[in-house]
Amino acid sequence: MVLEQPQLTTPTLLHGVPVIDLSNPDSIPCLVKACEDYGFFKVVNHGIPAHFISTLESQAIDFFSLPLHEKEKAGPPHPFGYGNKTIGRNGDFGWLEYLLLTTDHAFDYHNLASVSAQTPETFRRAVNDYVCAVKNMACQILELLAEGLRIQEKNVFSKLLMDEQSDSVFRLNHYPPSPDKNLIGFGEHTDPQIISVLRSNNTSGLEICLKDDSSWFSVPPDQDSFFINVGDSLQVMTNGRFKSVKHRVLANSEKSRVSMIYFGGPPLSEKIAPLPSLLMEGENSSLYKEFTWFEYKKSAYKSRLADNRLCLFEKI
Ligand code: GA4
Repeated sequence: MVLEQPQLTTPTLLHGVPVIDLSNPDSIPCLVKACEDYGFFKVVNHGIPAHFISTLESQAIDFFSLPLHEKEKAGPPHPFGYGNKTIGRNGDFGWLEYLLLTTDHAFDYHNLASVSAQTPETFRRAVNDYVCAVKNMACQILELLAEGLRIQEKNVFSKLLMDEQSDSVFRLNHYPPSPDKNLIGFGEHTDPQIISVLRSNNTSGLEICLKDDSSWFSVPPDQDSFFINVGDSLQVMTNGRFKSVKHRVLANSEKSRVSMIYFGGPPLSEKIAPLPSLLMEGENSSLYKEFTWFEYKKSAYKSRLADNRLCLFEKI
């Protein structure tokens, strides 16, 4: 007789953070619970080759080590390129410098000719290898989530990232050691897209806002794992069942923090609305008005970082 193990529906918490083992076929209920309770979790046993991460990280460090006037040749960051301390276009500042890149082929890596010893082509390849791998992992997670929500169309979320027209973004952040412990590296915000995949070196700083909306929790860094954020669009598609997590980064007074984040977004023309199968039958229980990703993005880019961007689209 084979005794069946009861399925674990509460994610394991390590230092307060839900941890999902991607190699465990029984992780689906924990994944769903982590998205409902935190909108955030850490992924281990992800299978992403370590050399994709180390190659890109060392190229990013080479780039950020260049003199400012060289890096500025790759700016400004609107819509893509090098940015220093300013975030967005509406007066937000942070203690960081960064490279904002598109994940499609439209980005001209020759703007980054200053990437020290590397040729633009080597840098492009490092970004591509890394982004391809994390995008596949993000899709695997989204498919498990669709299964966990008992949605028939397993690729209902992942197809949006896989679409050739997917409007996804990639950012490399460098937070230099700060003179003041209380400086904000990247101010509090939620991510507008569907899902974000973050990896950082071993420097602390990332904080997530817990359910009660008022306490911040410091996420211990782990350079071998990935951290996943639910974005605003996934909150809408699940009719608020999954939470788009508010997060921020505090400056570190001792060490540099380097992070790389893939933001998986839908095509611009995609209509975003709660999935019919997640609405209560016979009732109009949708919490959100339908919008296109283009409309959402346009209004997001007019907002300040800390604004609640979804309230414009909530049904009253
Ligand atoms: C937050 C998530 C991503 O980093 C980002 C950010 C974007 C930017 O840095 O240009 C935004 C911010 C982010 C949300 C509101 C607007 C746009 C800065 C800002 C004030 C690249 C994204 O897609 O939205």
